[in-house]
Amino acid sequence: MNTKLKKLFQNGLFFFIVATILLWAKSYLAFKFSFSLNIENTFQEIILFITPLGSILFFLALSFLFSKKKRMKAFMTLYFIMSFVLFANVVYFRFFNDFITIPVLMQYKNFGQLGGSASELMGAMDILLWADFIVLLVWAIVKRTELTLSIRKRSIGLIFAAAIMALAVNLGMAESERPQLLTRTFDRAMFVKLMGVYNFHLYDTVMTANTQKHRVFAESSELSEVRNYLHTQKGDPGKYFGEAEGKNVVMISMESLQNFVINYRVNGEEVTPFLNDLIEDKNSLYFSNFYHNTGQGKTSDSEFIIDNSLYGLPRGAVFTTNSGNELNATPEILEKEGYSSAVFHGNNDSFWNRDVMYETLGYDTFFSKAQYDVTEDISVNYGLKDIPFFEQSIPKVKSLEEPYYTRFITLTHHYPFTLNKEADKMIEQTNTGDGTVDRYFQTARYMDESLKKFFQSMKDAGEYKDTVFVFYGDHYGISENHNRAMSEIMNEEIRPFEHTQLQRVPLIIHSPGLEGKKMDTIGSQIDLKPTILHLLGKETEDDIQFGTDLLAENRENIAILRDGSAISEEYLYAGEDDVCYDKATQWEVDNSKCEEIQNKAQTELNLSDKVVYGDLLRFKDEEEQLESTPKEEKQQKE
Ligand code: GP9
Ligand code: MN
Repeated sequence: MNTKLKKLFQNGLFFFIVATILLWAKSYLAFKFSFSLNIENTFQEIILFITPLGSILFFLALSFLFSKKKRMKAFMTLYFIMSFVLFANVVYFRFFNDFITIPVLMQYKNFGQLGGSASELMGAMDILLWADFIVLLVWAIVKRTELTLSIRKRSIGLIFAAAIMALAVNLGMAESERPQLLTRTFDRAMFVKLMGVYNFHLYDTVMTANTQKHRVFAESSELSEVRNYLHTQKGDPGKYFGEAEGKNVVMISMESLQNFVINYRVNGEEVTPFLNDLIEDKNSLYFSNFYHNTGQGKTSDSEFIIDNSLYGLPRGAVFTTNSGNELNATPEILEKEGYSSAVFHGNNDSFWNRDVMYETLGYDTFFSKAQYDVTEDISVNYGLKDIPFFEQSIPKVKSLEEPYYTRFITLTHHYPFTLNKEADKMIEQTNTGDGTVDRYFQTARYMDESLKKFFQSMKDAGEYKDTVFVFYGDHYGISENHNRAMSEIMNEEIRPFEHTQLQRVPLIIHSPGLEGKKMDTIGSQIDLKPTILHLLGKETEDDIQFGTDLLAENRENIAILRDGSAISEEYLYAGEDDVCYDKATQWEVDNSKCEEIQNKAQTELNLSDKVVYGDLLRFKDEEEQLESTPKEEKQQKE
């Protein structure tokens, strides 16, 4: 070997650069070929390519924090760890189509499923994932006397600077591709696609530590505090109690549907002809003052709120941050009454961590994208279009054991509200000039059509007679960024008052034989759990729940939104803007008028957050044991 080359192989900086390139190339290839990340455009392709660099530079450079003697060992250990993380994810992905998270590692029953076959899951090709490590190891051993990682301080500084720059560029590109990627944490696949697998683990660690911190400091006495508050709530079962006893439940989550579209017309044509007719049906209960309570967790928040009658969190999505909590959700409660349960949705199962959370909620089955025939032709935006989604769902419903509790999550009427086939565009767009608002009505019309078809198919399949249908809007679709266009649509200025009123979503409960009416009761998604359970004839007075039965006669007319807003019969408090309105005049009034509902909102949201952050429902068993001890002792004495 000529001396120049020899020198090169003894050069620490050269070693570092080669190692970085090897790990970078390996990571990129694994991201690209081992994970199905669904790259949608060239920009995402570029992100995927640069994404491993920042974290690799950063982690490998940590070895420079060690003394010169230990540096090479530290470096090789870090390199090994990163290779192992990648390798473990590749193997795990093959089986679960998902990435490893700390909560999943802790509930290692997941690995139980892998059984003794972990080795079978590894292919011959996986050896290649270690080839680079072996090369570097041999190099380091052969050259151990001459090769040290003692490089100039300035170079070390430059490496760290490059790492931080690469990370910043990556983050900037990822945020522009998917705003609020970090704050909302919706999808692991999306995160890995835009930030890489190493950053994902870092992020996951921080999130898990944060959740654990709250949990560790929580005490069982806090649950009594919650109970004391809940005792002041009224919502005795009303005359509808047991009206739907033993029936199946079909909940339909209507994506982004706000109540203002009900009976709205575009060029004389109804946007939701099916829902409008359904509302008029003698067997339908329609609630026109029903609000969503969701926060950043959007659809997943609505699911959490509805199944638990607890609020979502002020930041992030409970589905991702607290999926290990002890809960007492509707599927679990109904299981004891002989119900089976299932969720139907045409998107990836890991989106919103649903695959994990549904187990926590007690669902028996989750029919997600993988269980549907999904082709490009019948997809738009996030996944399967609503019409084929419902069509393909019918045989799946028929396969369920009755009675069942189910939720169908629609998807097509989702931001950016696009349709890719002329035939799907059943009405014209509005023409406010704001594309989002203008398209909104068209996708809403498409969804309405899918609901109509589904309803008819359920009748044809004989699944109608013994079923309660609950149609609800999951959250807003038009944010306040579109106030200008919305004021044109609504023919009024959008002040905080109107903005808050726009948070109303449709709620229709329909069942053959049910006495229908139009209700102006003020309520929100938090109230659905007791409402449904009471309809099914199940008492809920011992449940930790913040909602009250919407059909109860003595309930307080109130809705509390996640941003602290509160709406009663007389007043509306707009939380974000801190203004109070008199509902009758719609005029701004002194804040003191709203003090009572504002305080109630704060108390209730805080208590609910305590329950979720502290995982307080795990103390319920303790409570129950305390209650039952005297009885058992008595029995023993007898
Ligand atoms: C994704 C769908 C939409 O699977 O539920 O989620 P969103 O963005 O509305 O929360
Ligand atoms: Mn949604």
